[in-house]
Amino acid sequence: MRGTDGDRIVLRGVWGTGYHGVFDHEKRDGQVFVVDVELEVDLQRAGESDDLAQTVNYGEIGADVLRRIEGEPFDLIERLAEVIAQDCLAHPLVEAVTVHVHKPQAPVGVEFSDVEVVVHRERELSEVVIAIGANLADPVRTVRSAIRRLRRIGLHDVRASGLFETDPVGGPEQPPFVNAVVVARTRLAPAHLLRRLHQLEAEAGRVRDVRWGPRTLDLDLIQYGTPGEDCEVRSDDDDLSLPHPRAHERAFVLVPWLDADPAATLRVGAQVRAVAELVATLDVTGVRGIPTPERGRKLR
Ligand code: PH2
Ligand code: MG
Ligand code: MG
Repeated sequence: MRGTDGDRIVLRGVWGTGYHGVFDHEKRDGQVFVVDVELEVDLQRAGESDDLAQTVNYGEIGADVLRRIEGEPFDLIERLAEVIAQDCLAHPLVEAVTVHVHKPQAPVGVEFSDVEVVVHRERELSEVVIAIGANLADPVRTVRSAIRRLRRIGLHDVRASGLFETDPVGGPEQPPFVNAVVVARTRLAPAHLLRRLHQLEAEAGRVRDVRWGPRTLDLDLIQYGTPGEDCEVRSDDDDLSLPHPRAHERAFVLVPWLDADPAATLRVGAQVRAVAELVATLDVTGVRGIPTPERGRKLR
């Protein structure tokens, strides 16, 4: 799967008078600058919901662009393109952007029709934590296969915990779970990543029915960004709660997470806590490591 599924919003030909240029007369007289921006944004949710809050308002982008054209004068259109790109990436749903800055009246010294610079910039990678659970069919196989598939949906530097057999917490009487946690880095926006996790669940044959009931595959987004830093995403959206509101009390999440990342931290209310410290306060008797073939032991 490529970065952004190819969805994009393209705003072309935003123009205004600016004072960018190396020559004094450019800074004094000004000239026309024309900008095109191409935003890579997952548009599926907005397409389904018809809700402006789930996409990027191109009116806001246009206003930002014009403000930069008319604003602080730079020597180079490279610089103008760069600051416009960074403005666009500040929008949380924009995963990448291509900016064209045209300067059709530039003092080039020959007859010409246009000069433009083009820059392409992507969001920085954010660290994400995904909890995996399964307790139907062949859960060990399902969880292993989910870890392999996660590597192909736009996650980088994937680190997976070992597998754990865990007693079910809540819900009806049901078989034990197999749980694991993956720590990775991504440029996908949180809602986009969540949508891809749901796709993987569906591909594993998951039907969404009983809350906390048995499931072929459950992929929960636990945390997005590093708690306490700028990149941290906090959300109490109905379909996107970040950090996951119950993660801090769930041994079947924290024990595998600690296995994948001994230095992990998690926000609990106003505090940022070490996962190791949280685990020390929990009853972990319902969470048992499953010996892996890599460690040369037999699977149950
Ligand atoms: N998931 C639940 C509810 N209860 N219990 C265990 N042990 N493991 C789970 O993954 C799990 C659960 C809801 O997703
Ligand atoms: Mg769950
Ligand atoms: Mg879930």
